[in-house]
Formats: sequence, structure tokens, C-alpha cells
Amino acid sequence: MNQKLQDWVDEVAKLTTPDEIVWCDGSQEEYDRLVAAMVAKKELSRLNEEHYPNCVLARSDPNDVARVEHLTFICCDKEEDAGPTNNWMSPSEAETRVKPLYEGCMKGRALYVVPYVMGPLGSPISQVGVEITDSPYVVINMRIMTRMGRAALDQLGDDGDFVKGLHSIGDLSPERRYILHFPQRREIWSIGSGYGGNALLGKKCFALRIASTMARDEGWLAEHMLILGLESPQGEVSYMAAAFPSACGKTNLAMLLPPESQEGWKVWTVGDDIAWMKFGEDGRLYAINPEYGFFGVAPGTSYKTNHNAMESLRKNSIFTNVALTDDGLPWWEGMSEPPSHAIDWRGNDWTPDSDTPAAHPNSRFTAPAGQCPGISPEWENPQGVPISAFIFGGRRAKTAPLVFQSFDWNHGVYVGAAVASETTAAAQGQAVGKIRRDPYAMLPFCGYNMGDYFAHWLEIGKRSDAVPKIFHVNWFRTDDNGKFIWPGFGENVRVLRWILDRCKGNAEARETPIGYVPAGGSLDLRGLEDEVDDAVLAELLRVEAEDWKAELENQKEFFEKFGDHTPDEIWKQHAATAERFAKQN
Ligand code: O2Y
Ligand code: MN
Repeated sequence: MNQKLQDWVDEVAKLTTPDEIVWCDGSQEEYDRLVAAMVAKKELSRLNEEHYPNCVLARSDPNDVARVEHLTFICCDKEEDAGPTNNWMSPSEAETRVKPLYEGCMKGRALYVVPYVMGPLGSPISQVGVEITDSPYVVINMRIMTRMGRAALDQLGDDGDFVKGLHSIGDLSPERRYILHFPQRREIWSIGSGYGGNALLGKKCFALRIASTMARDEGWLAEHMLILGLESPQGEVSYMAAAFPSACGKTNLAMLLPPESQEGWKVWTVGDDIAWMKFGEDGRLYAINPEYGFFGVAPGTSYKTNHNAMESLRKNSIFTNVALTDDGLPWWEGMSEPPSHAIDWRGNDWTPDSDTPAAHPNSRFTAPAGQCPGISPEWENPQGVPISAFIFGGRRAKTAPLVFQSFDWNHGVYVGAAVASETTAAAQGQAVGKIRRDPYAMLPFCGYNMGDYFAHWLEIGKRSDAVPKIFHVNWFRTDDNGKFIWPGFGENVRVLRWILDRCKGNAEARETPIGYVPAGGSLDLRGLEDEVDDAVLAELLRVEAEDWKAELENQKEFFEKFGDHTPDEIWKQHAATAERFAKQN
């Protein structure tokens, strides 16, 4: 028994006064018992056993349906260390303002101790966490999303350290909801929410906010990136990690199925959301997926848009806030033809004539990653997979070409820092088309000052000559009528192939002021000629000086926010880009 863990559990139990303490072992029997108890209390319902075996539906409180960035805080000593893009609360204010909310909060409930490992068991890149929670919904989700229970206690050992996560649903009131991170003492407090990223503390709270500070201190990377393996017809697999802001199709890219015209090419999924990377002895960066499952957004997911995601969720999965058909099947907008009647995510009758969506726009499926038909044979390799390319991307109607490669590492760090996306109404509930800067897609997830984070990336590049090449993609370029001009989805494998060819020095490129774009003929468009003719390709790869003038101004305003924390090198790269445009004229 780990004494530090026992002492912490005792301390939390004294504060929260639960009726009982349950140490979770992560077994199937424990999972089944928890599900059965929740079904009996009508907190879950079982889905059609024939079509969705061992699957359940959960409905969250209607006031608790998404991450709450405005209630998410970094609690370090100095506000400056949290930076201007994080909310900050001093650790002493956390003690007086938030800790009292935990007093007696588990009375009448069980306290579950959930030990878990982020990453493959025994991996030198993995880390142990323990979440204390009073939510059985959290326990069953954690069992899918992490390696949970006895195996984690074994990995922790008698004297190992772990990240502490204290979670209570509290009274679910948004007025008493807080998600706090203490990067210095590697601790998380979450109260007042039972949903997703607020409550499954291994994911965004640990694997990104806390881990990004550990990575800075220890010289590695904790990133909001998918990891995929691209296999050539000759059977050689190369790995890439990619960061995109939300609503850019990250899970779809991680699970891409190449079209028939790309015979022999295959994409393997290693992870769809988070990558932890450390240097190997050969100087390459090796990545693991710290997660064990997918917590995917349901609306828009279909056999047409993401076949492998649909196959992943057909058994042993939890659905949250989706609709329920009269046949006991889960349904959401974009999945298939709407049913003539369903029960919506709030539990009300719904028909296609209803004014409200059947599934909540942020409804989710929690599915075991091992059920994905395209899961990489290497996804549990404790050593991780060697990364050849980093890919950044955003949703841009104009400005960003389909793909470009950075000139070198430092330029690529600047490209990552300048990632931005135009909002869709569904994604942000804001005006459509507004530019939101989201460096490395980490804006809501970096546990420290983002200016220092850029500096950390620059430092990583100094450590090795074998760091990945850096690229930027944009699947969302439109014509003057607002119509997408790149087909996207499976066809994106053509761009991945160009990226791979560039990594191997096998593809021609044309230099532009922002980086290298594919030279004529180097992007394989065979079979797409009708859709992507020469004029469309020219538009997809156009780097328009006027657009970039506005873009550079917008970047400047953003980088200024970080004051002295923005590294000089970022300003140097920004100025060099402007100069290259000036020279062009
Ligand atoms: O709304 C939530 O709680 C989940 S957010 C999420 C879930 C899975 C993967 N990525 C995200 C995200 O916000 O980046
Ligand atoms: Mn994410």
C-alpha cells in the first residue's frame, strides 16, 4: 500500500464525509455492478442489446453539458506564470473560496478511489494519477478512458508519486462550479460538474494542463495532438502528430480511410486527442497516446464521415446526451436519416419537426480505443512511436493554403504559435467566421504562460537534429460562394502523402513567403481531376499578400498579449515573414 495515497484518501474522507469508501479495482465485474446500480436508479438506461451490446445512455444535468473555460483556473503563486490566456486564482484564495465547498459534500454518497495510468502500462512515458470522485458515471468513463484500477496501483508501487485529482459533483450548480489546477503541487480540484473534460480528470486537466507543466520542467512535450501512422503500399509506416482547434475534424483525420484510388495506403490510429512525447536515444521524439478510449463528439459522426469511429462505438460504450430512438438505439444529428420519433437528450419527445436538436451539439460517445478497426498495432508500445512530422491546422476560408511546410524548426514553432481558426456557430456559439487564435490548439489547455510555452518548443528544437519536420494544413478553403473547394475526409491522405514525401526528401516544393507549398505535380491528384482542376489547385495553394497583411497584424496583436514572455525568436520569424512578402513586390 502506498502510504501517500492512503494518507490523502483519509484526509479527503475527513473533509468530504462520504457514507462509504470504494477502492476501484478496474474489473469488468466492478463496471457491471456500477452500471446495474445506476440503471436501477434510472441514472443510466441500457441500449438495444442486439445492436449495441453492453452500451448505456446517460443524460447530464442540462446546465452541465460542456467544458467551462470561464470557471477553469490555474492556481500558481504568481498570476504572470499562468499568463494572460488562463484564468488565475492564488492557492490561498483556492483554500478560502473553493475548499469549503468540499466540506461534507459526499454525505449520503460513496467516495470512489480511482487509480489510473495515463499511457501504456510500464511505459517510461506513462504517468500515474488517482482521481477521488463521488460520481459512478465518472468511474465507468474513467475505466474506458484510462488503464484503471489494480494495474495502476501496481505501477504506482509503495512509494511512487501520483497526480491527485479531487472531484465532486457538489450540487451541480454553475455558481459553485470550479476546475482548479495546481501545477506546482501536481494537483487538480474539480467541483460542481459531472461532465466530460470537467470531471474525467485524466484527460484535459492532467494529460494537458498539469502534464504541460511537467513537460516544461522535465524537457518533454504534452500536446493536444492526434497520432497516426501512414502505411505505404510497401508496408513502411511513418508516424505523424497533428494539432487542430475544435471543429476541424481531428478525430476524422486520426481515423482516415483512404479512398479506393489510393490503393495500398493505410492510416493507423494511435490516438485521436492527446500525445505525450519524449526523446529516444536516436534523438527522435517518441509519442504515446496517454488515453485508452475515445471521448468523441457524436453529432456529425456517421459511417460516411468516420466509419472507424462508428465501428468503435458499437459495443461496450457510454453515450451521453444523445437521442434515443423507439428501438432503443442512440441517434444524433448527422448520423443517418432522422427517426420519425425519438426521446431527445433532455428526455422529451422529439420529432423531425421539433425546433430543437435531438442530441445536444456536444453530446459524446465514450468508446474503448482498442475497438477501433484501424487501431495501430503499435498503440500500446511502451516505447511509443517515432514522429516524422508535426502538422498544425485551422479552419480558414482564405489565407492559409491547403498545405505548407515550414522552413525549419524555429519557423515551424512560429507557425504553431500562429494557429487560428474561424468559428462555426456550432463550435463556439458565436458569430460565424470570427478568427480565434489558438496556438498549437492548446489555448484552453496550457497549464502555464503560453509565451513560455513557445520558448519551451524552441528549446526542444535545440536538443536534437532529428526533430520532426513541421507542416500546416487547411482543409476548409472556400470559393467566393463559400463552397469548400477541397473534398477533405479520405482525400486528405493525398496531403499526408506529400508531407511524408517531403520528410523523405522525395517531393518538389515551391517557396512562398510563408513556407514551401507543393510544386506542380507533386501532390497526387489522380482521380480527382474533375473536382480539383488546375484552377482549383492554384486557388488551394494561393498565398495572397493582402490576406497575409491582415493575418500578420492579427498575429502581432495576439503575440503582444504575452509581453516579455513572447520569445524574441517568435518576433524574428514574424518580421521575416513580413519581409519576404515585401521583397516579393
Ligand atoms: O466538452 C467536453 O467536456 C469535452 S471537450 C473534448 C473532448 C474530447 C476531445 N477533445 C475535447 C476538446 O475540447 O478539445
Ligand atoms: Mn481535444
